[in-house]
This record gives sequence, C-alpha cells and structure tokens, in this order.
Amino acid sequence: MKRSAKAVISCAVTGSAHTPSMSPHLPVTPEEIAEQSVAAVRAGAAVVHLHARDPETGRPTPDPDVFMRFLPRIKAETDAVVNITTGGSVGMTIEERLAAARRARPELASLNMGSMNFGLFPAAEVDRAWKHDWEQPYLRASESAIFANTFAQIAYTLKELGEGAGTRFEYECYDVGHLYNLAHMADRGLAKPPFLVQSVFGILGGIGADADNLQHMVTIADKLFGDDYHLSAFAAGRHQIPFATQSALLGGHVRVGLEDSLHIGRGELATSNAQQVAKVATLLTELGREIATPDEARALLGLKGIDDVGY
Ligand code: KMH
Ligand code: ZN
Repeated sequence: MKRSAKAVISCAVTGSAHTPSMSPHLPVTPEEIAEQSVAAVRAGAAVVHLHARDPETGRPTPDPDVFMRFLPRIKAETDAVVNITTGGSVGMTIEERLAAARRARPELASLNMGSMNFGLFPAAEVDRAWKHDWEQPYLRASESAIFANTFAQIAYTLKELGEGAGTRFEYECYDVGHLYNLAHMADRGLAKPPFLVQSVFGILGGIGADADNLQHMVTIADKLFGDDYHLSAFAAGRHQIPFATQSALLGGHVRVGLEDSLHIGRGELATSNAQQVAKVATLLTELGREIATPDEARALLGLKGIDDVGY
C-alpha cells in the first residue's frame, strides 16, 4: 500500500441505496446535491462521489442532463475532484450507468469490480411513512436482482472512460475476489496503477463489516499490488466511523457520506454530508493524519486535472 501522511476524504453525497423517506437530510434535487457537495468540500472532502436523482420523486436516475444541473456549480464553487458513479442503481443497463460519465468526462469514476447481490430489501419492511410509491418496490426488487459487473462490462468501462476520456477509477471492491478481478484487469493492461482501491464493507451481499476483514483485504491487496495501490475504505451504516478509523490507522484514505450511512451516531440522523465529513476530518487529525486538499489528492491518484472535464 502507498502510505501518505495526507488522508483523502471522499464524500458520497446521495447514492442510490437510500430513499427519500429514510431521511429528510438525504439530498435529492440538483440544488440539494450541489449545496451539500460544496459544504462537504468546505468541511474537508477532496473528492465528491456523485449519483443523481429525479428531482420530483427522488428516484435514482442515470440521466446526464440531471447530472449537468449540479456538476457545473460544484466546479464553479470548489476545486474538488468529482467522482461520477458508473454503478448507478441495480437494474440500470451498462449504457445507462456510463451515460453521465461519458458526458462529463470526470477525473474519477467509480468502477465496481464484481457481480454481486446487493440487498436493500430489509429496509423496505421498516415501519415508516413512505413519501413515494416507488420506494418499497424499488427496495424489495433488490432481493431478486443481481448487481451485474461482468468482466466484459468492467473491461468496456475501462476502455470507454479510461482510454476514452482519461478518467481514472475508484475501484470498489466488496469482497476479496474483487481484488483478484482488479489484478486481472491490471495484467491485461486495462487498469493502470496507482489504483485507488475502495474497499467496501457491510453491504448485504458483500464482505461483512468485521474489523478483521479490512485487515484481510489489505493483506491480499498488498500481496497483489504492493505499492501500486492506495487503500481507501468505508462501511455501510453504523460501521461507517469505525471503518474510517481503522483505515486511517492503517495509513489509508476514507469515505463517508449519506450514500453509505444516514447517521452521525447511534440512533441519530446526520443533518448533512458535511457533518459526517467534519467528524471524520477531526478524527483523522486526532490520529495524526493531515487532510489532503483536492490538488494533493490529484497528485496522489495521478488525475488529469479539472480543466479536461466535460462540464
Ligand atoms: N448504488 C449501488 C448499486 C457506485 O457508485 O459505483 C452501488 C454504487 C456503487 O453506488
Ligand atoms: Zn455510489
């Protein structure tokens, strides 16, 4: 693992796993996504990981036109690295999932390194006032769906965005096998080092949020990639801060944001993405890490720079 005193904080602003009725603080409209992204950068995030939602219903959308309603504002008001999802939401086609990144040609995009179950369905059975008719069926549908990330899709994305637009990737690895899939793409010359390995814990369908699993992912990544990778880590839900802490202690980078957890503490909803970023920035500082600026993140990750994007 490449170790750096500088810690890159990524903030995953809205995602597609949570639905509007789960928290009034989850950003939905382009204005809310822009506002919360800017505030997250001001609180210390160097990277913002972005999905889009239908402004009226809050349903995840791959529509590049919706992304283009908030990307220019984030660029105008911050120097943040923008990381656009290619994961979208379970059920989107690969072309839908790539559409926004194709249009925006971002410095960074997520890339999911293996097919898996992505179980959101337990959240559908929580007794809550549902604002929209689509929410429970959307969540329940995940019980019978596969989050498809075939070798062909991964290679296609690396060629289309990597070679095509100079975009580099946040390689989202939800299990040990995904690390070997990344090594396979590196062996083919499609994935280019240094790799940003975003190890993901606690998704129902992926590796569990047990502390020894992060250590194991690091052991395997060290064996496969040596100094050719940067570790970042996050865990879903209540495990978010403990895993950020463990990653920081290991010399890694961190990710927080309402895509991954809606809470700031036990039973307490986070009031914003910035609140989570501020909490993890304080934690990192207490642990002796320095918070990387967006430009320091660009240098660490070998990014193309903000002037070569399409928004
Ligand atoms: N929303 C999940 C299906 C990504 O952004 O690339 C996966 C996800 C990963 O959000
Ligand atoms: Zn995402």
